[in-house]
This record gives sequence, structure tokens and C-alpha cells, in this order.
Amino acid sequence: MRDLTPERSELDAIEIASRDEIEALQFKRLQWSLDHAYENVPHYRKKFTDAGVHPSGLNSLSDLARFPVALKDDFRANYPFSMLAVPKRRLARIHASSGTTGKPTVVGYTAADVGVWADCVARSMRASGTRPGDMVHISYGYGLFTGGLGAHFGADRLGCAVVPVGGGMTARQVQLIEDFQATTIMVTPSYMLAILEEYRRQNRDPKDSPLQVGIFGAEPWTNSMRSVIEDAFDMHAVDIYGLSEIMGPGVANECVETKDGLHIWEDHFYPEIIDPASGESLPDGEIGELVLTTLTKEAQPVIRYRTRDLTRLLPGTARSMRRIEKISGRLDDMIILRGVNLYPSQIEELILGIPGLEPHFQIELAREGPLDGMRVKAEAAPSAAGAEAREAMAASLGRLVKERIGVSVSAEVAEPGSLPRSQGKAVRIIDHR
Ligand code: DLL
Repeated sequence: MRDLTPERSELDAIEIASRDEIEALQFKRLQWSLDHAYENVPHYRKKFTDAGVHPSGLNSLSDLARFPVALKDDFRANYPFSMLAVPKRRLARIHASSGTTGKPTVVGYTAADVGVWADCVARSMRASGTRPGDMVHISYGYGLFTGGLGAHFGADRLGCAVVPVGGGMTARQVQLIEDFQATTIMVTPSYMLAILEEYRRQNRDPKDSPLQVGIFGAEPWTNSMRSVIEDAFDMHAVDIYGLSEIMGPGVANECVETKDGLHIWEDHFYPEIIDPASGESLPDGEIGELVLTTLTKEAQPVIRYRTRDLTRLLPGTARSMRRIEKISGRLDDMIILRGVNLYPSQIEELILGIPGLEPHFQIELAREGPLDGMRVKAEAAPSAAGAEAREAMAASLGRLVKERIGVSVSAEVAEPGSLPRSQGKAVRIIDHR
């Protein structure tokens, strides 16, 4: 893999500014954002008033913890436009999250918001090792989902040639990467696995692909998955985080030179970690739920959004801005099995440690008598497809889950190619209960 570390001179000054400078900027912007929300969004004005707080009471960054949190339900209850802080005619873009149940979450952007978003994604891409002039293949979905267009505007801002492919038609994805000689790909890690498989199906060695950088996000993925992709393609696999309510991709990103967690672009987003049960603030270093506040968003300022994502805050390394550890799971994906809490990423880690298993898996939950039962379905590589090999691997997997996580599950290793492949965000849990 090539060393793609950017020069210090290529970075935005604030990325490597002192903590004092960053915090001074955050404080000024936070005051503005709280005022803006209070003055222009009746929902925030009422919530602040009910909680007995007012923007003028903010005397330090830590005072933010006294303000009420925002939930996904607040967005739903204000569907479609009541969270806006600007008149509708000032909007330049609208995105929405699918909302598996009920109403989708709508997010509005002014032209300036779209510009800040492009800046944040361009900064993320540069941190990942992408440079102006690179050919960027985008397989995140285009449309109301923020992945495709968010990546697109960022690549454009960085000065890259953009190939706006979107998801699906996997054989064609490989064809276009090869024909156009894309050097960066932006896609969910699970769809990257389908693309990897397609390389092999076409008898192409992924190591010979022109790709040097993959910018993967929109779903949890482990460091073991990083190794699978990096080893197969001889490319850098870098993590990008974001969510529609706050902006889209580009809220935080890893640096290619360290790959040690994702630097939050703290000049635009203020992070906190809370205990998801009590709502109390937790100090840096402790694992809890990530809470984000926008510092510069005009159309839809968001104050203390509970992301439902679990991680912890760590000090800066390659940049002065703090990092979040790779997201270990979403509260919504937490499985409670006979009193033990577990997340799909723990299962992914175990599966990738067993030679002969492919990086595809699903978890099925069902009622078994009075108790909940869990079945882990993994898939054999073609080289280990025999019934005996599959049974042995299933036994190892069941044993590992018991040893490392502490619950008994039924493990099954299916034939090569039999589990469904993702074209966007992978569906890991199927709940039959
Ligand atoms: O998934 C935005 C995005 C697009 C991020 C492309 C990165 C790349 P939503 O559809 O609103 O937005 O889903 C947001 O996805 O709260 C996390 O649970 C999860 N997620 C996003 N990035 C990561 C990541 C986009 N790098 C939700 N690691 C978030 C783990 C992630 N989970």
C-alpha cells in the first residue's frame, strides 16, 4: 500500500490548531447555534423553556449538558418542516432517512449548509488519502439517502473526477472501476464485499485493481473487516461516519496514516457521550451514546441529538480534533439474550477469525419456548464447502460465541454464495419474535 499521508500544508489550519483555538471557535459557534435554534424553531424554544434553560445561560462548553436532548421522534413529530430555522424558500436541498417504521426524518439544507457539507466530505476524503485529480467511484445510493450526493459534492469540492454510479449492478461496478481506473471508491463496507466477490467471479485479481483508497461507512464494520478488504485489494480501507439528522457522511473520518478511530470535525459538530440509561454525561474515554450538536447549520440546527450510536471520545492524534472509536454498535441493534447484551459487530469479529468462513453473516432471533434463541448464520468459502468442513466451522463458531460473549447460540455454516448480499446497508438481524 502506498503512503498517502497528506502534507501538513494541505490541511485546513483548524485541523491542527491548538485545543484552545478549537474550543474558542466552538464556544462562539455554539452560542450562535443555540440562539439560532431558540429564536427560530418553536420546538427548541419550548423545550429549552420547559427545561428552564436559555442560550444566554451558556458560559462554557460544558454548560451544554444542561440543555435538553433531541430524539429521532422530535424530527418525526415535526414532519416535514417544523424543525426548520429558516423560511422554506431559503432551502437548497432536502434529504430524508428511510424511516423503517412511520414517517421519514426530513433534513433541510441552505446553500451554505450544502457548502459546509462538501467541505467536510472533501476534508474527510483528503484524510483518507484521496487527492485532487483522483478518479472517485461512488457506489453509495443516490437520492434522498445522504450517501451518494454527500460523497459526490465532497469529491467535486476536492477537485476529483466523480463517477456517480450509485448502488447495484455489481458486474458493471467492476467493469467501470477497471475501465475508468478509479483510484478511490466510496461505498458501504458490506457492498464492497459483494464487489470483491464479483472481482473473483470475473477471474480478476483484486490486487491488480487501480483502487488505492476505500472510504467506507453508513454501517458498523470491524477492524477485522478492514484487514479482509485491505489484504484482498492492497488498498487503504478508511472509516467515514455521519448521519442524516446532523448532515450526512463526513461528520467524522479516520486518517489514513493512523486508522485509529475517526476524528470528529469539531469546528462544525460538538460531540458528547452520555450514559444511554440515565442520560448523564460521561467523561472522555468512557463508552456510551454519542450526542451531537451542530455548530454551523443554518437551515436545521440540531441541539444535542442522541445518535443511538455507541462509542467513546478519545484525544486527537493525527489531528488536534478529538476522535471517536470505531462505532461498536447501535442501541437499536443491541441483542439481549438471556441477560447478555451483544452487538452484530462482535459476531463479525469472531467469524472473521475462523479460516474458511466468508465475511457474510446474519443473525436470526426467534422464540424457543419461554426464552429467546439466536441463530448465527455464516457462510463457507468455496475452499471449505464440504459438509464436514462446514459442520466443524459451525462448531468452532458456536464455541467461540460461548467463550467470548458468554451465551449459547446455534451456529450454522451455509454453502458458498447462499446468504443474501447487501447493495447498501447490510441487514444483519432478522427478528422472528
Ligand atoms: O448512513 C450517512 C452516511 C452515508 C455515512 C455514507 C457514511 C457514509 P443515515 O442513513 O441517517 O446516514 O444513517 C446514520 O448509520 O447513526 C450509524 O448508526 C450508522 N453509521 C453511519 N456511518 C457509520 C460508520 C448515513 N462509519 C446511521 N460506522 C448512524 C458505524 C455508521 N455506523
